[in-house]
Amino acid sequence: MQIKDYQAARKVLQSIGQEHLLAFWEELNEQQREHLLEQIRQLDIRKIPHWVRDTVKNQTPLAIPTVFEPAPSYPPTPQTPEQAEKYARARRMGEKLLAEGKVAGFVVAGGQGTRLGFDGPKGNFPISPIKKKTLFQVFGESVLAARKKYGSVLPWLIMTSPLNHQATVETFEANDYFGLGADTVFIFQQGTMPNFDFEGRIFLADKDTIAVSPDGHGGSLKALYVSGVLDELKRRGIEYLSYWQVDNPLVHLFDPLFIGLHVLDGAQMSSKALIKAHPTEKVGNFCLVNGRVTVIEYSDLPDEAAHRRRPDGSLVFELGSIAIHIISREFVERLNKDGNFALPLHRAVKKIPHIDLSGKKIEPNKPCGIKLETFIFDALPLAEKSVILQTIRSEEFAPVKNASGEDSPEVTVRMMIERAAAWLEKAGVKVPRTKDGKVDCILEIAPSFALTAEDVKAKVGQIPPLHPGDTVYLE
Ligand code: UD2
Repeated sequence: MQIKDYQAARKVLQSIGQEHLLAFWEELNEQQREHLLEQIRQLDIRKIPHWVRDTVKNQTPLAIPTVFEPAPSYPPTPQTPEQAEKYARARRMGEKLLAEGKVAGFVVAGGQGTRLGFDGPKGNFPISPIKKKTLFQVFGESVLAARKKYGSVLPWLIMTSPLNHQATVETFEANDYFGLGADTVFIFQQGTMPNFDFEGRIFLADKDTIAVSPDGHGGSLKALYVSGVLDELKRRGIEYLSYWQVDNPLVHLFDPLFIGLHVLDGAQMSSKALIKAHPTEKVGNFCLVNGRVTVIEYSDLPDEAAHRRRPDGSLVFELGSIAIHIISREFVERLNKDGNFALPLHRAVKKIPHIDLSGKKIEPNKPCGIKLETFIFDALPLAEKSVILQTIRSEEFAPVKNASGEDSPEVTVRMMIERAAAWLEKAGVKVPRTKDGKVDCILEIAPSFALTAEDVKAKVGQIPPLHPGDTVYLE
């Protein structure tokens, strides 16, 4: 939007009831004024009144579909000879695409990580059981190992937000891009959305600064395009993005089976799913709405549906979303080239630091306003075809979200050790266990040693005998 000066900004802001953003203009120096004007130019003036009416002031803004059924999925392992044949074909297809370097890894890491209470990008959180490698290091080493395994350059994309971009770039520079080469790692920022009070007025974070927050992981679809990364991927012949969240160190970054099923079925966006641990586990639910795969958040799924069971006792809506996707590059291009592309907005009531009308800084101790976010899984219904592949929790999902209790580092570390033990046992290695079956040693498998249980089998001769209480790092 062309906003040259104070007068123009005032006129535009008045038209949408947000002129209070200029309340401290007289107190600002030239530089601060330009800073504020620049942020006003970034606001989506046309859309703000709609956001205020439909989402900020509307407490039940998103219509939950009334008719929905469980979404179909592929089981973790094939159940019939036909399926076994298809899985084998899919795996070969995925391996071929990886060997041809047609896949990029994509981690979304723009969130604030407030629940964990860790200062800095969550990717810098130390998580591995023995070496205390950070999440970024675990992923970086995994990308490197996958490049070696498939003999190709698989680029790695990292989406940050203004909250952690600089710190993330510094981490990668300080670690020499984890040996991947700076020209094959793309760190780019997602967009932001202004924060509102309950009446729909945008907060000022300071006299010259509008309060904004990252626009949610759904913002990644736009950020890929706006940043130019998508074009660059096209130039490099990348066809598929393997998407994951920064909090899950167990993720299989490049899963040939998953990639292959996505391609064989002609899907545009696909997902991995888990059988939920209990009816109301805090993950999205895969459903089918008008024939399209749709995720209904746990908070939105009616209680009756969440608890509904089949005759065999299993949950009808049993598939939980763990935010692992394959996304076709062309799908992201298509969405962005359609001028009307916008994912639905979700509203979150939050504590938002701001200044009040007298300019006093307020650090609220209770929620005082609304943040708006978009979610990546809301793009699923925009895909004509969408594959869901079930995975096993102990093999692939141990997110670090909370400082203690469920989804805490303690649980994640334990699951990393347990997965390492399971891989070793599958390869025939004897792992010491206590009487009640717990792993009785500390194990860490470096990505350079193995990315899967099958990789371990090939290296079984290199594994020393394990004794109770041992600390064993395999690299
Ligand atoms: C998400 C999913 C949930 C389940 C779970 C699995 C939502 C609403 N729910 O829950 O269904 O799949 O993950 O772990 O997504 N991020 C950004 N930019 C943002 C916001 C988030 O990059 O503006 C990243 C963040 O860095 C993290 C990921 O998105 O990697 C997940 O964010 P979250 O922790 O807010 O998601 P959560 O735990 O509510």
